[in-house]
Amino acid sequence: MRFIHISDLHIGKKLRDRSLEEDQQHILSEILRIVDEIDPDGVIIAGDVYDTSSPTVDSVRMLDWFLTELSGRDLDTFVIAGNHDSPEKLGFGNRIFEKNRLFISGVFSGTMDRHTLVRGDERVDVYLLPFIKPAHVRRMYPDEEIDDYTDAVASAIAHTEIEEGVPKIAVTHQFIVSDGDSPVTCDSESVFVGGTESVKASVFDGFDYVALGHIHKPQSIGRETVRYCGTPLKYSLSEKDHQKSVTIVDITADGVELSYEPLMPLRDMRQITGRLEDLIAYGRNDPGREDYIYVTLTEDAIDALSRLREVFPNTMNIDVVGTEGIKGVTEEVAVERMDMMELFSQFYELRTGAPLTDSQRKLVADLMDDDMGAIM
Ligand SMILES: [Mn+2]
Repeated sequence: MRFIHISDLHIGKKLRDRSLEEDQQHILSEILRIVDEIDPDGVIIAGDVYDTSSPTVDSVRMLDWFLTELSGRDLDTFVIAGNHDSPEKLGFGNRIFEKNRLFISGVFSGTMDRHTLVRGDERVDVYLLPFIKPAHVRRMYPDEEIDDYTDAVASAIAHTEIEEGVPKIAVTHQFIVSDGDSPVTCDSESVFVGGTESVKASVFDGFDYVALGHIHKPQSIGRETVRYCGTPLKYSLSEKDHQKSVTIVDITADGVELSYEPLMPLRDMRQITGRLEDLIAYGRNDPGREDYIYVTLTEDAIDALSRLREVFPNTMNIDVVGTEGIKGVTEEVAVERMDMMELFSQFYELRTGAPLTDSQRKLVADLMDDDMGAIM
């Protein structure tokens, strides 16, 4: 049987206050295109469906559209809540949706939810475990000793009725480690560094494939078949070199085979470095002008952000690195926070190479009091 494994959609996520709605709509359409191409029996969404527990109307509409599209195809869809999701909100209506082959595990029930897929002679069992903390499991089993995340997940598995002799998939959203091997993290996850939330991969030894969410870089942990499929989009600059993909899982009684289908975003995320004039000249012929661009200038320049945005409209940030090292971060947010005097004195210093003297500063302040008062 064949499954598509995706996770960490983070629907509604913004990049420095910029909506990614178009990008997310595009990448979900791409996933649907892949679904049509490879014709899976099931689609697994391993948590962090939304970016926040209070998704906007637009985000709810997008997920509604995506799940409706999936339900219109001949396949089962499995969804678990991640740490970003509200378990109750995501789990709303789940018993009703099961009639349309949509299985959502939102609120932790004390065990993993098991669903059986049968296609001809083949059978695969899918076990769903939403994101849990030790406290959630202690509440269910007060007499058990649950000291950490590994104990918590192990307890949830121990209380689940697991049928042997059937190929099994576990779907979970945790920080999985294996014999000193930890996943490579990036800047868009909210994970605790230090490993207090880590779950030993060995608790999943009984499962043929473990479909993980939580970590945003695609990677396997311990064995190839314990896998983070990663986010469908780059959600931070630290992910600029990731090749995002969906994981395709072919599972039979004989074993598991994995393959990966690359995901092509509407706009890529890139870092470019150089002098302002060179970057502008280069940008005029860059087919990826619309990409999310992080700029490192090798020398300071006046009005760099608005000039760069004429060629790269989605310039996200500018760092200036001079011979004296990193000089500072120029960014519109930073500019917005400055008052008029700060802005003018920086401008003056940039143009003349010298700061305002006290008497000049007073003169400017007086002028601003007079004229700005009239303007504003
Ligand atoms: Mn996530």
